[in-house]
Amino acid sequence: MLRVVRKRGYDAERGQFDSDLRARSKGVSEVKTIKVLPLALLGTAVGLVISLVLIFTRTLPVQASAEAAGIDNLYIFFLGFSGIIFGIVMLFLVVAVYRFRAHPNDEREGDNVHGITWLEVVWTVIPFVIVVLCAIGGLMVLRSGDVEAQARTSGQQIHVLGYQFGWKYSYLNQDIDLKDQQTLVLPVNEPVIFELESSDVIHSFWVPAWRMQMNATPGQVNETSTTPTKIGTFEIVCAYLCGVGHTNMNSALPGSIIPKVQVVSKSDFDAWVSKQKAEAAKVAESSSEEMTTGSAG
Ligand SMILES: [Cu+2]
Repeated sequence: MLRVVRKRGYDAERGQFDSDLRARSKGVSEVKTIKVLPLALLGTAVGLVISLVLIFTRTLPVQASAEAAGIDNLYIFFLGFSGIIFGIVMLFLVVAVYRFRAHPNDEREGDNVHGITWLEVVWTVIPFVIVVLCAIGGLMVLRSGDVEAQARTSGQQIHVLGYQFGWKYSYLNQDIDLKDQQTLVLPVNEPVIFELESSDVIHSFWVPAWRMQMNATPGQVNETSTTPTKIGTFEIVCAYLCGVGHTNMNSALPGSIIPKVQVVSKSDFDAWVSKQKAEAAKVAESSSEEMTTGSAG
């Protein structure tokens, strides 16, 4: 039970509350209480309803990577927890503001209450346990060491260069350099490691369907990994405001010049790789021919 005592010192002649302590102590004490347990239970119920509405009306993108389901579950767990805490805190706040409100003419300061040890222990231990639980959950879901190792030995290693305003990809294990704004093509069910860099400002490479996002920072290489599990085309979004052309770096928006990422079958990918290599060879050949005729003429 939460109990608040207000010493009354109402001066009927002046029609106001007296701030003088002696006057107050002569007055009648007014005790107001609220019941903690029923309120906490009601807050839990309200919060749970809020969480469930958010969870079931959420519009998450399609799950197109091996990591997506785990990350979504973590998100739902966090959302449920936050909703319950939100419900409890808001209900206590609203009830306390109403129940312990002052008389319209009462301009005195509230009583200075301090030193309730058990309450301080409770409100320190509960958040500590919640944060530790969240950290353990996050660590279990988000650690990606195995995927990175697999991508290095038997998957694709992609260098991504972010710039104002677009992305440029190189396949480190295939010796393929794509042109600016050329579509990133990847094989399904093969781990991929991305090495991200930027040539100007901080960008953020985000493929919502893979639940994967990593900063592209000038002067350093950031790594992240994923395993695409669905064939199709998926949005690429730059998740940092990176300049006037920032919206152009969102392939979901109409008029964007950024191509979506394309996930294809292994055989289609192999065919695409040979085509890229043949084209690169042809370009190299014609440029060396040009050089020869140029020097002859
Ligand atoms: Cu950007």
